Amino acid sequence: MKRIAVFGLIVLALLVSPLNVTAMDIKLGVVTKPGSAQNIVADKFKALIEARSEGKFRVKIYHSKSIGNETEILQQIQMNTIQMAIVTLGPFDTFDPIVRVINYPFLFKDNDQADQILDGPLGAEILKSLETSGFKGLCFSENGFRNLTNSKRPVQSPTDVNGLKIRVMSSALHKTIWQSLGANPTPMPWPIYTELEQGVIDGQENPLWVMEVYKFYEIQKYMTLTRHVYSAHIDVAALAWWQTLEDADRQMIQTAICEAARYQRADNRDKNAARLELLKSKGMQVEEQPDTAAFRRQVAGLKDSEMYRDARVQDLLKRILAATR
Ligand code: EAX
Repeated sequence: MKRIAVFGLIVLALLVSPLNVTAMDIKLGVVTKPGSAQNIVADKFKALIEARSEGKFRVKIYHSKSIGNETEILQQIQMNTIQMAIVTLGPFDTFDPIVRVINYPFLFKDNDQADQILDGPLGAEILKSLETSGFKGLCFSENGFRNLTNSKRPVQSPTDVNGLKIRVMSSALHKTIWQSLGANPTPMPWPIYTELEQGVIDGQENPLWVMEVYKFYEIQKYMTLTRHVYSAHIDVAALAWWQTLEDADRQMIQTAICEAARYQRADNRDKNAARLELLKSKGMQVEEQPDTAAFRRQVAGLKDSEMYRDARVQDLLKRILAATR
């Protein structure tokens, strides 16, 4: 009798799951809202993987801080309560300081150089390193080159930065960069519109798309094209989850996310010229030729600072500097 019942259950199970394939949900977190750089990667990945896996994978995107800020998203990846995320590299440095080499100020001279390094062996080495802290680094997409905005005054050289209250990402490196530039930096998780509006902070720094999508032109009069840091996203998965997947599925996911990343980087870059015009038309006063040499001099000591002291980080920084100079 018992045996018959068990047999019946098995038959039932086979009947309700045609081809014995059950859809697998991938929970994917981004802190930003629809239309943002991170969301463009996420949406593209979802479309690609759902089509290619013929329904085996279903991606549920959690956005707009619905599952917490970027640090909290990364903690959830470590615990495998969510499986994937597109996260700005800034807050990642608490989890693995190796990522700081990418945010070294004025490291990349342009987009091509960023792609060449991040899509090459040095980028792969950084992604691999994340496994030590429970992450499977899959690819780099981008926020883009970061620019300073503020509500107080035009900024042309580091002297103008002096004493400005600047919001920075939750990252010791970013705080140190702005201290070196003479600002008064406050680490704060995303989003920050209210703090800017209320004057808790005078300014912030982010790529052009942010000023448009988050409407910072309403509350920040001055922008300087400092391009001080190339801000990558790391497209990441929970290592614990990754290890349970079959090789073919890993391959499919890896290919789709890297394709989404390349698509998003191109899309972001294509739109930048129009964005700059839009921000000006909305009334932002833009300094297009800051004294970059002076900004660089001011942060030159960083490579010998605490931020890069760890032997592994120092070694990689040296190699990445050699490859970009
Ligand atoms: O993508 O926190 C930040 O400044 C990030 O650049 C933000 O997630 C916007």
